[in-house]
Amino acid sequence: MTRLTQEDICHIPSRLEAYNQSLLAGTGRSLLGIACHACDVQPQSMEQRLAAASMVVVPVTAGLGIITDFSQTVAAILNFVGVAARVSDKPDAAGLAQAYETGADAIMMADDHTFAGINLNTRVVVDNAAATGRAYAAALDLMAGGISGKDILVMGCGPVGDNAAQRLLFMGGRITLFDCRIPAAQALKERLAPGLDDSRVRLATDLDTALSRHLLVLEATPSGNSIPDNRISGRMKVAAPGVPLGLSDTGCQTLKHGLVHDKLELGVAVMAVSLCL
Ligand code: 2YC
Repeated sequence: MTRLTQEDICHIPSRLEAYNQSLLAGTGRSLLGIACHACDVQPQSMEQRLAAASMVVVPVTAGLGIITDFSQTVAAILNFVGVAARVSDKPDAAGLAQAYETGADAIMMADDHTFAGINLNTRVVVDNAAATGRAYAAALDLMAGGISGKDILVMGCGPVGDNAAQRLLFMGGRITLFDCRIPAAQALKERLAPGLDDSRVRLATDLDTALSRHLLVLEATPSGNSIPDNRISGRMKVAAPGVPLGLSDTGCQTLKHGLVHDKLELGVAVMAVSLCL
């Protein structure tokens, strides 16, 4: 899991409206609309629930400690999708206690290993990696005009790629898995299609060949140059939760609105919707 830096996130709040417009251009849906698509709910039914929810983001000092602007950025994204969100005055246990004492409906907090959302009334728990995987599968589905029956290359078989692959299969996709750690790809294939030779879950042995054969890619690796320019065409659609982004500026320009990538927004939006279902 890549640890974000202040530089990664400090511009997010001021660019949320512009990002929302680019999502509309690339997927036909807003940030909230994609999150609802990921959770199989209609935006209209969610708007009231999100507006009625109060959430507290609790900074966590454990491990490598607080990332400047992280909690404030999560709260800004939550406010953007309609939730009344704030950051607790204090971190850790005091912040958690304050959330309960002030009647918050949900909290969000992240240490070095887990970024979790918890509904304090329903006890629903949502993990950021699972939410992010679902979010980007939904974004790819929308960019592709529906992925059912289509071939998708999933790069990166960690928690985000795993959850994205599950969601893509659920939506009828046919996936090819790649991970530079071959056992990780094999283990995920076994989990997704236990024992079967399910033709809907294949393993890529060579990434360059796999990229040459796929127009739909879900890039969930921590590599900064996972998709070389010579493997990108204007017809491709790439949903890229991986941090850092695996494409060059040239690659991004070739894809134009055929690329969705962010560092926090889509995952946090799906966490918010999941907690208010
Ligand atoms: O400011 C704080 O409360 C810190 N404890 C937050 C640490 C977040 C560490 N995780 C990450 O940087 C990202 C997550 C947003 C998802 C994967 N890595």
